[in-house]
Amino acid sequence: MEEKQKNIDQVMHDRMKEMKVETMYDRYQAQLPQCGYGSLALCCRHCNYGPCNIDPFGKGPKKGICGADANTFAARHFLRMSGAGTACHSDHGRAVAHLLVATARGEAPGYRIKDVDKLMMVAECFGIKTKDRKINEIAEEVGEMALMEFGKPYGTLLFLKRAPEARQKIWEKIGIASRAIDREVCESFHRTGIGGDQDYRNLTKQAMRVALADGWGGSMIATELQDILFGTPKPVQGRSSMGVLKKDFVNLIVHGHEPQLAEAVVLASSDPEVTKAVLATGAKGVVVAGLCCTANELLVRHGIPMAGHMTMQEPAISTGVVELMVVDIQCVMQAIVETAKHFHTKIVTTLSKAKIFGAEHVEFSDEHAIEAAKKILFMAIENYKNRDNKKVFIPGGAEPNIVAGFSHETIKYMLGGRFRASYRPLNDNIINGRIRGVVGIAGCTSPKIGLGETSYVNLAKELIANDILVVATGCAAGQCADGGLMIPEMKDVCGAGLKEVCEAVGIPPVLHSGACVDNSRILIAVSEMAKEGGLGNDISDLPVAGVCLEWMSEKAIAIGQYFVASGVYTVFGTNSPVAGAPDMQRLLTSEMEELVGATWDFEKDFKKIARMVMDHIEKKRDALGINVKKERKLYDMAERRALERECKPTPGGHH
Ligand code: MSK
Repeated sequence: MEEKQKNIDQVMHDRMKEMKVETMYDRYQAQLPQCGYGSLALCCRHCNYGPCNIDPFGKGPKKGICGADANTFAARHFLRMSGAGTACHSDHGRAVAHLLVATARGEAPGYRIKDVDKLMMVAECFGIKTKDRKINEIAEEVGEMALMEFGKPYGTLLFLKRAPEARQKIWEKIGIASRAIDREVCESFHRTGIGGDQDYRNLTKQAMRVALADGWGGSMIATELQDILFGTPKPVQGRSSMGVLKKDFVNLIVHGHEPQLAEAVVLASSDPEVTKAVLATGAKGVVVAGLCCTANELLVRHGIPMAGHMTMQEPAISTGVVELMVVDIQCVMQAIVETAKHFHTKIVTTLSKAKIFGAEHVEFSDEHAIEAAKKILFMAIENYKNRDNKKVFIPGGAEPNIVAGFSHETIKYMLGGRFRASYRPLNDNIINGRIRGVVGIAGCTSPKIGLGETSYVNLAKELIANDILVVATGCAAGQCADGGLMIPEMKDVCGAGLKEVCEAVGIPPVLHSGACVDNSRILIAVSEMAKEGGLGNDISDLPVAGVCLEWMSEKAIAIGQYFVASGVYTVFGTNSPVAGAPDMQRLLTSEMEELVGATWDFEKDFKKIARMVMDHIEKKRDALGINVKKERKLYDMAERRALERECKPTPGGHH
């Protein structure tokens, strides 16, 4: 399976090279060597005294013109990244809250309240009265309250209350309980301007407060309200590979992040007028496939096929069968307009806040979503006749079937035993050592890793072989899906304990929990594990960890920072964003332990990361007193060979 993933990437790249289609790998090469000051966070251009550089090694300047030192440079960058990442997820959350209000008021035809239980749960969390009230009335108030979370003048975020009490006390004690979401983002940018906050420790605390406003604020609002509107994910079968695109069909790719556009396109695609128009072209039907986090959203809720993760946006167009790629926001590369010029593909933007020069634009709104979706579908259908069959190339191979849709509610339900949904059986299995711990694998895919590499797949295989349950989100989940890890049959490459649990419950050992915004689901899962008892009182007591190997977006930094501030040890691959500032680096990788009971780690060598995470899990198990010696599994030769084959290193890469 590993070979297959590598082949698709490489085969597509070769094909693009042959056709003289530029790729992100070409542009990455053209950027090398990348700016050393920038890579080390030692370039500041926050004011026009600069740009100022700090020389970390030689006799060059050690301060900017204003006197700011390396730690201030790096901490300001780190806070701005955390703030920008929070802004992305949160503006997404705000759009969903607006949609919920519009739906409740009957102003958004095509949408409806799908998960009333979740609506009630959120209403209760917000302190909203539900007794003897109409669903739409409650939904409207939930939406309004969610919108207030962005700008309320007093108090702290309501969802912070969902964390274990011990965690809430830490946040209060060190002053990082987030207030309104917009306030935290605004204050972060205020503090990082010239002459603002110039204490790297204080800046890092604000980075925690703004990141918590993402995880427990904007992202959580997005996830929960999307579940109310589109349904809470439940196990669903899907497919993931570029092979989901079909030669004889009109292919439309939905790319970006906010599911309201994708949901409308899916709904409109079954309209009889659309079907009639498709058949009139001679095509057999229309394929709507997702890409990037839009794909994750559609997959976990509906099993809609996934064409690929972030770095596959150019190759997907280069199959030559994509009539139209419609995008909303985040992780959409400007380059796709150029890629599309080599083919007949139309690129369509949909939000006034995210246009791309050279793309066509169809404005999307909650009120006219279905109309806009239909217009986009007709544009794709109309474009089918322009396809050049000589340019068609869909990489072969079977499309891996996957089982996705593991919201924290589903995990609780599936692992909850016969009588009620509960985290008790999961905690018990951790205590008895069948499962050593849980690792959340989240984040981006990056050309820095090398073409065709499958770092997340390799890491996940190593973890499950050692009895660690993996929960994946974002593009990391996309890669694991492509790598065939999200099927119950993968129990056979697990350690004996995890295999037993997966077999008993019927789940894959790598659980797809959704998009990057859905890391908030992981926060709730670990909170519930801590509250369930037997594994300490706080998230930081649990044998759990977070990993992002190929981080790219500022959103990834915000996610990492809210994981750590919530008590989850988190390892990032490639490079540290504060590498040029030793005190700042030490603060993140060691001194944060004292503040929040967890730290960051940064490690270039991917082979080491699995070991670091497993060591951390064992350390937590020791502290909990649950590390009863594990019976050693004695593999026979055939089993060992099979395991080695499955987990073998990828040649030429980090593994
Ligand atoms: S899309 S933020 S590359 S996970 Fe959510 Fe993927 Fe990272 Fe974008």
